[in-house]
Amino acid sequence: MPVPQFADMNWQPVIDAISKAGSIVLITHCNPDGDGIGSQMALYDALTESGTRCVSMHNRDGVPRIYSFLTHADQVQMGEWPLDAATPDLIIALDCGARGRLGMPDAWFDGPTLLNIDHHASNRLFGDINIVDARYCATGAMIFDLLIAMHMPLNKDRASAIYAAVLTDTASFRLASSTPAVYRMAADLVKAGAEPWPITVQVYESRSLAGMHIMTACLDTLEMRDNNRSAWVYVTTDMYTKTGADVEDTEGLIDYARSIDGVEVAVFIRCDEHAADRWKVSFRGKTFANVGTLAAELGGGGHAHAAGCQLSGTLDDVRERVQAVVSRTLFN
Ligand SMILES: [Mn+2]
Repeated sequence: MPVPQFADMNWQPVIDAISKAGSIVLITHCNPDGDGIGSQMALYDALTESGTRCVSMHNRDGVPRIYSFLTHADQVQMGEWPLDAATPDLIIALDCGARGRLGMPDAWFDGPTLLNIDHHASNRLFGDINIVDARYCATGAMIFDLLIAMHMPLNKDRASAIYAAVLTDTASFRLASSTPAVYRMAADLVKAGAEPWPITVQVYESRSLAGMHIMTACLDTLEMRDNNRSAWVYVTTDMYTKTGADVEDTEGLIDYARSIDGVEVAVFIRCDEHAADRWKVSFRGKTFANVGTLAAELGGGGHAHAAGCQLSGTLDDVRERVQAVVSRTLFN
């Protein structure tokens, strides 16, 4: 029998909210990642098992290509919630630190109960019910525990989705969050049918050729600062146009910047595909630097090793503002 990550969790409020709801919408954050999508797919599979509930999935942005192999990925509705659509009884937000990051109109949240399940320390506790715990390596691991609490066994689909969530949020079981309990969970997931190599191939070994080209263009922008303790790369609209790549193809590029010997903080700045002069800034920390705090200072959030924020202005303005906080983080 699978053992929960944290036996002291109280999942009863979640179980009660779910059993009371006739209609449920599962949602994750804008530009979803493996944890958001994996958590969503696993929970959707479990909640639709009985077939008696009306459960749907709705995200502002589409499922990234590398996660489209997960069962039910094709059932996610996209875009802003249509306000003429029926209001659900319950909205379950997964892996999302702030309500605004869901990318939905405020009015949508007026009627339904909002349940917030997340593992970001920076979570703003925006739900009517908040199950937020930063001890978890991934929201997918919270779903793992929730399924145990609900007495719902793992199957291949649920195990694969949770595996993808945990694999990506632990940087392939390499981050400090990869505790013995996380490896035990991975064993349970594999036992239940998750296949490590096929999932790895989908997630990490399926780069498009355009993606390869934007990678070389991006790495060409590499700049070392702070006495080689910080490494900076960026992607501009122009680079998207030239290579034919899209935002999904930039996934993981920041890790190359961090991988340089001696680099403590990696910074990746990319233009927002929806708005000119708006930039998404990602941070990765290597050892002591807490980039979650760093990002929070710039109005964003995240974890100690991975975080981000959004800023407006010219690329140079943005770099200068970020630089001040990065230097302070490194040398204070
Ligand atoms: Mn996560």
